[in-house]
Amino acid sequence: MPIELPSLPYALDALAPHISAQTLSIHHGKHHQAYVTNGNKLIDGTEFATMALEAIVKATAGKADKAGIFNNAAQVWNHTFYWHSMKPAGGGKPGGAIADKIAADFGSYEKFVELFSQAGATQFGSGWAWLSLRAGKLEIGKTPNAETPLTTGAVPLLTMDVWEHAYYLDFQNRRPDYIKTFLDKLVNWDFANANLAKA
Ligand code: MN3
Repeated sequence: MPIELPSLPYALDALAPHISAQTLSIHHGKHHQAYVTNGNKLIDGTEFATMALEAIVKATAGKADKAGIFNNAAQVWNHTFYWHSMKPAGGGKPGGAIADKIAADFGSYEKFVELFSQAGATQFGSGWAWLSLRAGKLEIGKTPNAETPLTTGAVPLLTMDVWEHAYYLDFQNRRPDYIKTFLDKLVNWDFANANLAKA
C-alpha cells in the first residue's frame, strides 16, 4: 500500500493521564487508520499511486475534483506530524533555537501561549492549530478540516489537533483545558527545534 500508517512514537499509555490510552488507541488505530485506508482506495489506479505522501498532499491541494484524495492524504500527514508534536513529560517552556525565535518573533513565551491557545480555541468546528515558519518568521495559524500550512509555502514546526475526537473522551467539551494540557504537559519542543533546524 502506497500510504502507510506509521507507528506511534511512544506507547499507547505514554501520554496518560493527560491523553488516555483509549483516546490514542481510537485516534491512531481507527481515525488515522481510516484516512490511510480511504486514501489508498482513492489513489488506486491514479497518477498519485506512486507518489510520496507529501507530494500527494501538495499536488491535490485546492483542487475541487481531488478533494477526497487531499482530505485523506493531508489527514494522514497531519496526524503523523501531530503524534511527533507531543511527547511523554513534554510541555512547558522551550529551550534551544525555538526559544530564542519565539522571544524574537512574539515577544515572549507567554505571548506565544496566548496566541497559540487562541488559534486552537477559535478554530470553529474541526481543524488544527499550527506553529510554522514562513519567510523566516514564526507564524501561528489555524486550519479547518484537513487543511495544512504545508501547501501554502510555510514550514510546519508543531501542530495540535482540535478535532473533537482528539480530546472528547478525556476532556469532553472542554477544548480550552485540552489546549492548556497540550502546552503545559505534552508539547514536544525537541521536534519543533528539529523542524526549525531543517527549515
Ligand atoms: Mn485527529
